[in-house]
Amino acid sequence: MCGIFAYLNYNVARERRYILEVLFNGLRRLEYRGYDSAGIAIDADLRPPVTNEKKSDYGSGEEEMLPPYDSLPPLVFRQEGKIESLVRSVYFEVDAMDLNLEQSFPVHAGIAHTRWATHGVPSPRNSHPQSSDAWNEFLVVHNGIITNYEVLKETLVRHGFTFESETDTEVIPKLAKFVFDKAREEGEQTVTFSQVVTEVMRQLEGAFALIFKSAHYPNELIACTRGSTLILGVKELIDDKIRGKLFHDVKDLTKDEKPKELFFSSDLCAIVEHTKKYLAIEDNEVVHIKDGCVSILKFDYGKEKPASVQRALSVLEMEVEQIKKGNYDHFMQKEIHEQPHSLTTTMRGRLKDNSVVLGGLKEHLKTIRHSRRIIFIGCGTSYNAALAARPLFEELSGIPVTMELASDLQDRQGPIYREDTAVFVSQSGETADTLLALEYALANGALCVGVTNTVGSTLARKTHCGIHINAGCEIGVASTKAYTSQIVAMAMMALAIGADRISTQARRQAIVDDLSNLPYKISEVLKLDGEMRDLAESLIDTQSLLVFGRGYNYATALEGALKVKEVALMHSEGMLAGEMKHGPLALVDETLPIIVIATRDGCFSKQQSVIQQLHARKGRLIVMCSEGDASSVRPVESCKVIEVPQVADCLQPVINIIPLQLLAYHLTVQRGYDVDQPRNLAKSVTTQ
Ligand code: G6Q
Ligand code: GLU
Repeated sequence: MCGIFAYLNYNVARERRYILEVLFNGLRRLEYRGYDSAGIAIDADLRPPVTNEKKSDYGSGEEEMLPPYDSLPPLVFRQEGKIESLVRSVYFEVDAMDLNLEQSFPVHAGIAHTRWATHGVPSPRNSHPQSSDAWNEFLVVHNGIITNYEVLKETLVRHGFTFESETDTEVIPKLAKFVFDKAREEGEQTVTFSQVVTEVMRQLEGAFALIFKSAHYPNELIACTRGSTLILGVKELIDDKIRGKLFHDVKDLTKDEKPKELFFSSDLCAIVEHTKKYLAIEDNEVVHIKDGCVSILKFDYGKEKPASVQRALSVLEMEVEQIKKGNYDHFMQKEIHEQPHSLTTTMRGRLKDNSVVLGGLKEHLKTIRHSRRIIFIGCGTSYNAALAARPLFEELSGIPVTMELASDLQDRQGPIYREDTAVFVSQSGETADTLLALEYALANGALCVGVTNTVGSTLARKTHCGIHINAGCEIGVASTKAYTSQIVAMAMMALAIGADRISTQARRQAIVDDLSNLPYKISEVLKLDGEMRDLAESLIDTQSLLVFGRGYNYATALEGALKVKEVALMHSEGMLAGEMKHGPLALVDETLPIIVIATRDGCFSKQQSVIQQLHARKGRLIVMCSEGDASSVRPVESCKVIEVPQVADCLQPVINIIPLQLLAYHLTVQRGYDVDQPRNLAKSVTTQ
């Protein structure tokens, strides 16, 4: 939900039109996360500086009309609704103002935002950038929530500030102006931008990623974060020979005046098309770009002054193609079909000599093996992925494994102990419920392990150790390739934990073998695409769909139903087949379609009996079984059977979910709904 983007060009001339397009494109890349309004701020035409002498010439009347700095006020554009409506309105206003789109800026700092309202309805007034005053002395874009904004607002109102929005964010630019004015009043003419921002940050409570732009500090930007992802991207426009060396360390950026472009974003997806060099800004860091140099201050509550820190840039392992649809109609479709590749990258370099090597966990395996309990914590699809991995964890580790939906754990304040290993599963690494549960587990002393797809995410930064699933950027709101990669990453984790047990060696070997073959098997199961399209056509008018699974595939039932529900907007329930006779059986009739997952594993004969019981009640059955098993599961010739390749039982959920993902996709297209951004949903749910 919501996104931040900023673009600063330094010593490289960029026309206003170009700058606008970079900002708009940044917002388009963030669009998939979900938002309700958007805005940008750019510089106005340059104005010759007004000297003190000249100022006095203006006389008192005109003096009031001048901004309290030597340039024209930055321009702010804000719109409710889609980014394209912001784009249209900006060009319309630019035209009306007679602003020159071809004007070139050797240095320019622009900021942009997509908002997911937490305080105040979606409207241009509540959109960001939020401003300090009519002159836009300080402008701020904000992701997150300021929890003490009411107290701050009261104080600022007492000091004469008037508020125009209902947002929590507006206190931030106003506080910046208050701090700045106070310093000036006290005679501190040289107060720096980072001094202002660190003082503001000291006063703020809550979770936030912020970018500041100020007319007092032209061509500078400041970004800071506490509990939200924020990335700095660096693109050097210099000689290739010296490139690698010069920019290995952010410190080097502070040394030269070479042309460069710098970006801030809450999401790597908005940066990858510009540069692969990035820095994940850490909590309480204040990153200041001035004169093309980057300096980082680390804010420490105990200390009066923030300390300067040096950080190395990382190289992003993501290709631009990942954020484009290519030949596919929708991102969800692309991501489903990408799974042979995404699973390969999840496993790359990790299956060695018949064993599993997970760099991010190596140091902690011993502690995990000694824990009294493993708790999986997640939401939605990520929870389902953990549920799919649970039986293998129990089997290979011998440790009790419990499951927690992150919000429920919070609601109950369920007990967590020092002896527990808490495994947090989150594609985005930004889900508020999961992060709150993480805070809670950290406070209770548990070892916290993260399983995430997002490098630099809050989850990745706050857990003690973890695994990146490396599925590549997932843009469709409905999680598909991240789900299968999460299961495989957790299967590898279970193998690594169980690696010290001789008794399970043969079993582990068989699983490792099947892991290697999994991408090929996924390519095979993807051939069911046409069959699933036809099945979707036969279900297009139904009101409801049930999916029954058990054992390893209880998770498949939940996840398959979730996919249908969230994108095809059709009621669908995943159920544990063992619970069928304890209630759901009452729903069975000739019209309600029921998918039963009956691939070969220890539960096969039980599922055969479920099929018989449903058939006896004239259920409208669709059965998923292993290749060659159709005749053993089909109660009547007319029953639809989906045959899938067979792999090790614990990996079968990775195969079995694919036809259900395809079914959900085709149902959505055929029913005419938005595939990639389903109604009311956002990719990353950053509010509770
Ligand atoms: C599923 C959705 C959703 C998602 C959760 C958790 O298709 O994307 O259920 O899985 O909102 O998100 P994270 O995995 O990012 O924590
Ligand atoms: N809390 C802020 C608002 O409501 C920011 C929300 C966001 O993260 O987009 O405006």
